Amino acid sequence: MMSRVRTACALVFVVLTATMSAQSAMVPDSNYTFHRTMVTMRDGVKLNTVWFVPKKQTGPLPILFVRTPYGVPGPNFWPSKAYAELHADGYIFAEQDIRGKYESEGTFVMQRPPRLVDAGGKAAIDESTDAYDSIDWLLKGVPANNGRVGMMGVSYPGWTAAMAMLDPHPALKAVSPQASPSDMWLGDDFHHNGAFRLSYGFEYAYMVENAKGGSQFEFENYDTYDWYLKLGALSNIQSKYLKDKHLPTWDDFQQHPNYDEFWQRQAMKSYLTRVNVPTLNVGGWWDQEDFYGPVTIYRELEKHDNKSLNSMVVGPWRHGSWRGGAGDKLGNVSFASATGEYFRAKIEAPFFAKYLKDKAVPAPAEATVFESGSNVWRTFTAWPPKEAVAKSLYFNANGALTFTAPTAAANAFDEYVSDPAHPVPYRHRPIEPTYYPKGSGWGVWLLEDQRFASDRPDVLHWETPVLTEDVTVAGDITAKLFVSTTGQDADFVVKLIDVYPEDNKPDFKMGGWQLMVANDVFRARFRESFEKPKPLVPGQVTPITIDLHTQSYKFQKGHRIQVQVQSSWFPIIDRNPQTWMPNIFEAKDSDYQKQTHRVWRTAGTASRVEIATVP
Ligand code: PG9
Repeated sequence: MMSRVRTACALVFVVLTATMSAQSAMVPDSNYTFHRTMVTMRDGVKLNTVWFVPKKQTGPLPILFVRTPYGVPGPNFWPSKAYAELHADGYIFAEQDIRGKYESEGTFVMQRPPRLVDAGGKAAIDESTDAYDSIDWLLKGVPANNGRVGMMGVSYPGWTAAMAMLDPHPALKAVSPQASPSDMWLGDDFHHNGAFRLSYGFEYAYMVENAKGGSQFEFENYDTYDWYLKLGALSNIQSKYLKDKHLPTWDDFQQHPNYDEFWQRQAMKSYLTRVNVPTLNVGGWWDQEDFYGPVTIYRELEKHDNKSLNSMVVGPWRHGSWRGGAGDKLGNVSFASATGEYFRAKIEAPFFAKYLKDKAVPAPAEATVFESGSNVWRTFTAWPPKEAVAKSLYFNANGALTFTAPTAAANAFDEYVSDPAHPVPYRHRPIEPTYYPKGSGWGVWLLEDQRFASDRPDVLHWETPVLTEDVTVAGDITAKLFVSTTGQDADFVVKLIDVYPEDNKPDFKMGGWQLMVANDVFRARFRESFEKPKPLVPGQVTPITIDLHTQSYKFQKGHRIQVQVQSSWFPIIDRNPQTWMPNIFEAKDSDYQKQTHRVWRTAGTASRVEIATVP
């Protein structure tokens, strides 16, 4: 999500403006004047809206508009460094609190699904109508605009920007949804393939729904691994901590464990049936919150993009890190150039200038991706690239990972005991609260050295010899596992890893580092259907396909490629009881049982990771 600083600023702003219905002010030490008003939506609800106008405006300017649940900036907040490259071009910047958040009226609904028009007649509302009505007002209420509006935002504000495209106001001429979620059950913040993102889901729902202006859950432990483990069964959150309080989103998690109508109606896919507005989709390869979203939105829109208005940029970034700073480093990994600055100056600013100011610049390339490893930007005419060649990395005997398939006729497997009482931490402990104000490793956990996991007896790994030539991956990555278990359900986490050389140059400290390049979790009960889960049959070898998403990455000569498989990732993913019950939110502490899982590697059950390579 966007900076917590914004939240603090918004609180100050609330105090300043609580009694004012409209406000204008000079922004101290800035080139902008500040304005605020309540804008009335078609159903009468008023939304708190601010805008910043350049003091030296010489002619009509376009409006760049952000709609957020995290609190709009106050007069002291501008110019925001997040838009440094856009200030130079000249825009009026507007922001709005969405319904039910901070100073806006109405009720907040987490990812409010598009309206059922028949249900509400002309007054039916959703984020698309709120964007429409607000743009309509901005065009009339903000002097000297040029009649064009662009929308952008990261994550939730990226999603509100994407929703505005569904029924766009005619003045909406360019949209950049950045790290926008698209499906909260399949791949974004709250679940991945049905596995519940416990720590994120709980802490976020609490933060956004416990108070109108945002609040943090107060943990008793600094190391939340401990807290969640002591919590025991999921149902204890309600009974021990929330008690009589109901957070609507926590209730939804408990009541909708499967991919039912609730999640399907919220997911964007079925609404992305036309490209109405030039769209720049932005994502980060190491986005710890919403990577599935931007790539999926790009791909769905692409099916309907007969005017080449839809494009995609993915860089070496965590959630939203392209909005500020140089972007030459993330966690301990260096990328050799200022990738964030490059994106903002060379891709984003020209995109908005082209469609909002008629600047004579080319449209963004179809797909601009940063190839980490070689650390260069590459452009493609399609994503995934059509020229990519499919290859498989097979799991073999003695921990070998090979490009050739195993030949054993029978009885070839590796096994481990997965014990819910000792789950594998998803990152190094202590695991601070997700958005801990005094600092949290959350933002860069996907880049942490995976050696801490490969040493554990409940994590299997297979590794190639030292590569004698580069292996360049561009496109989709899929794990095809053949598994069996003594239990009736299990999670399988697969991680594709770049193992740096021991004598890594020039940065010796990175010697042997195990960097995750792709990963995801799959809850085996959903292997045949996301809507209708089904137990595993103990002892029966069962195929499971896991989408590890997409990447542009060069495994360099001298490195090794490794794959790790494990059955817990705690507490980002809740523990699988590994016994059968229809709804894990109703499991009792005693339902969580250790089980032995096998990963098979015979000729007929060749577990593998499929990659796509380019020269
Ligand atoms: N990842 C956050 C989020 C977006 C939408 C819904 C729920 C969470 C965010 O950063 O905004």
